[in-house]
Amino acid sequence: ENIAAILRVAIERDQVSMVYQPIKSLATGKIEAVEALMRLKMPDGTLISPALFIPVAESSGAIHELGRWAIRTACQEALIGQKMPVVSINISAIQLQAPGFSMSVAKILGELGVAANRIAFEITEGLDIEDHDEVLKCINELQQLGIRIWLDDFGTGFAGLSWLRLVKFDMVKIDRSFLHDSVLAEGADMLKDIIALIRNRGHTMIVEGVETEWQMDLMRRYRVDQVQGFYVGRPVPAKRHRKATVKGA
Ligand code: G
Ligand code: G
Ligand code: MN
Ligand code: NA
Repeated sequence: ENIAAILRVAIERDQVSMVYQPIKSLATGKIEAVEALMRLKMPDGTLISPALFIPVAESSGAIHELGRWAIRTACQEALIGQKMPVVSINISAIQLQAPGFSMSVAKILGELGVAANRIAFEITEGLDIEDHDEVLKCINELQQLGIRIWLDDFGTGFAGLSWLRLVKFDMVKIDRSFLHDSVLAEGADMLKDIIALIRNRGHTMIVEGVETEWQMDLMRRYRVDQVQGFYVGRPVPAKRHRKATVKGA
């Protein structure tokens, strides 16, 4: 309704912006990537969550322009002139189904001079795929270009295992609900099993939602590859990110 109209002009008026959250390797202790997360500022200054406006952008078709803007901006802010190895960008199913999506991504990367292996697309396992073949074809084209494909929110839907069979993901992100349940013994066991499953399938994993030292220790004991969460760092604008990185170096 109202959000759809606002989205149409939001990009030109600088009301859409990106924040970046660090992803840390437990083996090296280094920040290996940042996840780009979109923010929409309403004319009155309040921030609206992408959980609310992305579905509106999808149904209104604004997602295509918004998505291209997100890729371009994430490359410019997080990669160009930066040491950051990789930026990950959330992509919706509708973008993957659009004809010529991989071509449009290749064009953006070419214009910016950014190597394809420095970007990752996060695809949520909860994707309601009508056109399964089209999505798989697009994922394949993107991987051919060298773009990393990550499976997001693993364990929240029913399709996670099917996705693992269909796509050779470069990374699997375990949803933060598993870590939050790990304060209970059964929850911790389940998380351990999920990590083993992903590792045995040959994938690298990120556990999301690490908020405490206790959780961080658990992740070290479980030999998780990478972690993301408020304990490592909150999502912040690129400028503040660089300052924080320099300060912590
Ligand atoms: O940052 P926050 O927790 O508010 O994000 C809520 C949800 O919105 C997350 O599931 C995230 O994946 C999604 N999201 C954030 N930024 C983008 C984006 O640029 N594009 C898409 N399609 N989804 C996004
Ligand atoms: O669905 P997706 O994984 O893309 O969602 C990412 C969202 O999770 C971001 O909007 C971010 O704000 C949120 N998030 C990131 N780290 C934490 C955390 O440690 N705890 C909680 N509760 N949310 C987090
Ligand atoms: Mn994500
Ligand atoms: Na997630």
